[in-house]
Amino acid sequence: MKLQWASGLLLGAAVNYVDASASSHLPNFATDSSDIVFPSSGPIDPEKYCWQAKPHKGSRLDRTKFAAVECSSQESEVNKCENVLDGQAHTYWRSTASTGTQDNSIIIDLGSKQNVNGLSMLPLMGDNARGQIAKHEVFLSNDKHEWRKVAYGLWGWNKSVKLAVFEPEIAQYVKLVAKSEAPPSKSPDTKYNETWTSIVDIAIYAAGYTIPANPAIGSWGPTLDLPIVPVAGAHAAVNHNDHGNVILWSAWADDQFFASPGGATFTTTWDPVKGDIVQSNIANNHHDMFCPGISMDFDGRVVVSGGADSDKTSVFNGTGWERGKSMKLHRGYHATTTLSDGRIFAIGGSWSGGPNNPKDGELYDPWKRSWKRLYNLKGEIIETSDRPLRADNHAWLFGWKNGSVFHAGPSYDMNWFNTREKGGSYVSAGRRLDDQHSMSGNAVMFDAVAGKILTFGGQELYDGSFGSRNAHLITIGEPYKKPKVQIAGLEGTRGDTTKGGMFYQRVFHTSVVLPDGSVFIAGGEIWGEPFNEAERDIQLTPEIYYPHNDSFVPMQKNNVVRVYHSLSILLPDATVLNGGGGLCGNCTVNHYDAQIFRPPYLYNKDGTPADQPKTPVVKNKEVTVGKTLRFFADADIKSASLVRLGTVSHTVNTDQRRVPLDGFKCDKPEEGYRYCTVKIHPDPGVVLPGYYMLFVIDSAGVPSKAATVKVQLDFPNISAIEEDYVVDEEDWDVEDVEEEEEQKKDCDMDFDDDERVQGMVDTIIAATRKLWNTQKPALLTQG
Ligand SMILES: [Cu+2]
Repeated sequence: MKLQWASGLLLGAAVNYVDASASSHLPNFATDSSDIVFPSSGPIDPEKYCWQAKPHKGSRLDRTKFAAVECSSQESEVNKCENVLDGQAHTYWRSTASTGTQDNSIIIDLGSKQNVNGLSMLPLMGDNARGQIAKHEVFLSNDKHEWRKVAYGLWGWNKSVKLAVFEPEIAQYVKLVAKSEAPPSKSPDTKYNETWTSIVDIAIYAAGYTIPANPAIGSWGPTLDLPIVPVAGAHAAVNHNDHGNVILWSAWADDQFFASPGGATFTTTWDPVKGDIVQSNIANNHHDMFCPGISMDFDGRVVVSGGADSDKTSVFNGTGWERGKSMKLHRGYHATTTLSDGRIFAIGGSWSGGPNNPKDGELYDPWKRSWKRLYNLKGEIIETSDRPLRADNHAWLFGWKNGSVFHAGPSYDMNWFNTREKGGSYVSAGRRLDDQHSMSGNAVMFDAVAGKILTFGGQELYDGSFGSRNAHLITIGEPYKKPKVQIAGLEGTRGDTTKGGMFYQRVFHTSVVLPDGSVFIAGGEIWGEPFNEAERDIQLTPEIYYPHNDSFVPMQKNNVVRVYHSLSILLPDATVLNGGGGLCGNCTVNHYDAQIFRPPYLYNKDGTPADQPKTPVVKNKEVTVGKTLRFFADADIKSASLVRLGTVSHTVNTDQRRVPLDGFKCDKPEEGYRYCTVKIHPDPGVVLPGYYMLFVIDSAGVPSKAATVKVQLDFPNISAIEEDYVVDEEDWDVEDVEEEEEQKKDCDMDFDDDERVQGMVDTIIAATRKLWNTQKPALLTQG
């Protein structure tokens, strides 16, 4: 298996290397060689056809020891319930048909109590096979009366073994409830008049342990089963109610990024209130949005740039995807950040679009939806030593005052970018003390008013070096001035008070800033190698950084591995969505799921769930910087904060930042509420324009659920202030144009020769075909 994904990765790099000009020429070869031939009769081993991460340390229970299986209905004695346990390919259970909502259940009595941590379900295979479960729920019980929901969600429409993986829990009974039937994988728009459930095989997994509950260090669960491996995600903010949807996406396929034919992306949308999950294949924007830059603009639109289709721009408007104008330069694994004037800045990204092509800074104008190149901000400025593909990836960028950008890493050299000078300019911001290059580490602005950024973890190279424990506190003030840099975690519980740092070494970990200003850190690994889930390397114990005592504290361990391509997003109910990992095709480290982490602040001292203070009710849901926000808050309000809605992929979440709302004033309590007012910081570099979650925190430290607030600029659009400081693209002088021509020539030598590119692509396709045909029975059957 290792060889397979290692080869896949190599090919991924190669294909993306040339994708810029060639994506549209690529035939969809993964599909035509991908249909797996399952045996139609005889014994079947579902694990053989499962290209997902199986339950961590789970083993398949011996089904001969199961006591009973019962189904809510069966269509005939031939397609009876017991067939799901007989291990035969040609026998299956089929429920009776229903015309309305489905509610077909199957209960398995394991015969004894087990530490159950997963379930696999093999549907009927073949393009026209019916009855594959889509929406579903998984419950555990010890007595068949009280059921605990451990997983729910949507299994995708592709034909493959489906998994539900969750924290190990003692149970004797496992119940799977089918709520809907998946459409045919090759025509997912099909609607059925009648639906039913068919299952060839069910296996139950159990671990040799459970993880004892200890709410003082948080808790995990339930699992959300997703139809894709979620590698990128964002809040869907536009027209957002207070508990908006989360949109997640993978790449051109649900399980792999390499060999992209370009032009489409598998996405899924989760409604956290209704619990609904839907699957889509987005093609109208002609953009494989794998490895992109992502930012949320001042209007809550998610702006996705480059990636596998390396110059494309796509904009999620809250309900659908639209096309933006292409970037001037091709890139992938770059970072973008929203600026104080509402524009979006991008730099770097040599992993896609050709490493020898320029990766200069660019500015996106959300009003015009177009890009402008900043010739003086070369991609080289932000490089680590890992050239050529990886040195300028995943930059830690923070939009700051007056259109400036603070570049905090991952290179150990830091910089200030000025986007308001013609062509851009930059000055060094010094070194991050004696930190190493920290690729795929994290950087979080946990207190924007004080200019506080926490950086932690990462590795020297992108692939094949040790994740570090290093953590630094960076305090920025006026732009272009040297920031203050300190070692973070000196008071850590590790007892290693001279060096500070996180509790654990990590790379490929993910993090969110919590409403109280602490930083939650999940997953990652000691040895940084994409798709490596070796037991000795993975970090299953998360930690929280508490700024008030400068310490990193380990949290409740979970039982699902989250390493390369995983993500974390703060949810409006003050919990954290932590999911994904993998996307390596027919490997065994694909994670089609996410879990919810409930931080310790949501529990009372006795371990019972804490009552969250009342959700604030905002009077003016749109507030201009420097103006007053008015809201009704719980009578027991102690503090309040704004946390910007996030967008995330590949450890980069430049949009998240927390703005503490100190100095708020409240009236006397009336009917449990107090009317409060607070002045929003006047500088849009501190409070970047856009959507925020407003949390209030009570005297016990429990955060409320969030209300949504939109922070607006005090000018109508960029052209109202632009002439003060920027020269428009059309106004570039001769020197600029000549420079541009010169750069174009540089690109020509490497890339613009269509024939040559096509030749490279052909070679890659031939190599890939060979690999797929000989080594990889492919998982996908999406049309
Ligand atoms: Cu990646």
